[in-house]
Amino acid sequence: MGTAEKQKELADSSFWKQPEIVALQKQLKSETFRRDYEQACLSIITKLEKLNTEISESLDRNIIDSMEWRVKTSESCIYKLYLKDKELSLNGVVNRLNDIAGVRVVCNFLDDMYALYRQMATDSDYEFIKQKDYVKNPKSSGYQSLHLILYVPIANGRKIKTEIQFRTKAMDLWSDMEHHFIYKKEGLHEKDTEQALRKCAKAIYKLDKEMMNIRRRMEQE
Ligand code: 0O2
Repeated sequence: MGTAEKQKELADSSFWKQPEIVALQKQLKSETFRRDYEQACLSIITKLEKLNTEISESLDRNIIDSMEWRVKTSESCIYKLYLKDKELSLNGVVNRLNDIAGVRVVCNFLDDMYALYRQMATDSDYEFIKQKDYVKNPKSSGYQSLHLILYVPIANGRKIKTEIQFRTKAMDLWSDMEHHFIYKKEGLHEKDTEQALRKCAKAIYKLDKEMMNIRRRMEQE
């Protein structure tokens, strides 16, 4: 079955009434399931806050503009898994999804974003799984961000897969807009809009580089 057909099924309320889907949603909504992922996110946020303070003090400027975290909703987990053609079960969700626990870090500058990424990727408190550099290799939509996927240990001894997305403020604006108007809108938009957004993404990359270069020049003055 193609993506469009699957999206149609997912948009139909009868899909969500199937007994196995109802049961899976119940598991994914349970406090015990969500608590572990919340803990992993909070552990990453604490570490990043500490790093931000240390690095910002030594550079005498702020490197993180903002951070947010979330545990993926049960609907979003099932939606994503179904589109990926993966087993719709608790195991499927836990093993196949990398971003049930998700942290987003918005930096002022491109080089700060990579510096933070390197610190986190090599931190011995975590186990590196993989990285995806959508800044060097943007997605066909134009999406840019640096993704890092790690195992994060939590109090009960479990290791929780967690995704950290690093991006600049400009990339964040682009991503929010595209997410809202296109990414999850099942093709209900003009093709021109996609093209215009791709153009903006390229302009954003240039802008980010230029802003970083201006800052570097000023730091040498
Ligand atoms: P949401 O609602 O933001 O959570 P993988 O198994 O890791 O290879 P995955 O997770 O699909 O497959 O990887 P990918 O493509 O790296 O996407 C992970 C997340 O990046 C997405 O999560 C989005 O948050 C973001 N993302 C990826 N591509 C785009 C894009 O084209 N536009 C925007 N705005 N965001 C994008 P979710 O669960 O798809 O969505």
